[in-house]
Amino acid sequence: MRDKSLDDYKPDVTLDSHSEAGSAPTSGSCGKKCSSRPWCNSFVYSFQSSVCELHSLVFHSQVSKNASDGMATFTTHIDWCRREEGFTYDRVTGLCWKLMEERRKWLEANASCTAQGSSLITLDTTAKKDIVIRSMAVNPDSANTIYIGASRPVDMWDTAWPDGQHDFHWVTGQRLDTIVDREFWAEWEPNNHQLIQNVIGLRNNQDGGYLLDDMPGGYLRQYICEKRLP
Ligand SMILES: [Ca+2]
Repeated sequence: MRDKSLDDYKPDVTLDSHSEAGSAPTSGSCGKKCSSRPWCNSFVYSFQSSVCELHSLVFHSQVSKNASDGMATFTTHIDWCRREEGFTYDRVTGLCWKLMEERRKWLEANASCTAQGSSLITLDTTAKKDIVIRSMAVNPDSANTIYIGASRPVDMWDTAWPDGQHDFHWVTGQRLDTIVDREFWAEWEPNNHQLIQNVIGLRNNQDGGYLLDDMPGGYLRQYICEKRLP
């Protein structure tokens, strides 16, 4: 039997071999059915009976409480990451992000994200870098450089940093280790060219896709906002 607490939540739609014209749903087709319905936030699939349940409810726990009966709960879209506002949700990492097509200076870009309940994106894990960089690469209209949420301390922007020196922090406060994930940086970066490169962006290297680069914050550039779980 299913977990009693899960049983309290009736699905909005139940799909089985009868409703699917004799073809039993798979976990994959169940997920696709959910993704294609704007109201569907979670799906529950039984690997034993091949029944697919679509829920408008959000299950923040993505794993079934009772795996022994073959039921698994999946969340496909959760309400703090709103697709209708243009955000994209990655179920694996929980990343909720949006590429802003308009161009702003870095400080104004971050303020614009804040006004939408988000901030400039922090690519502070390899998984997040992978998702964002690969997504940018498959979109041919992506701009050449895009601001993300890392900078030198803002009160130090007028200070001429010695060439090559860096003290980058993510907008969430953590110091950015430029040694870790070296493969995500463009060659020779960060280089603090002309001693005014106070922020970090994604730069399209054409051959190598998008890579990290330090750059001036005063250019007008597209930017990426990230919404974090409240
Ligand atoms: Ca640079």
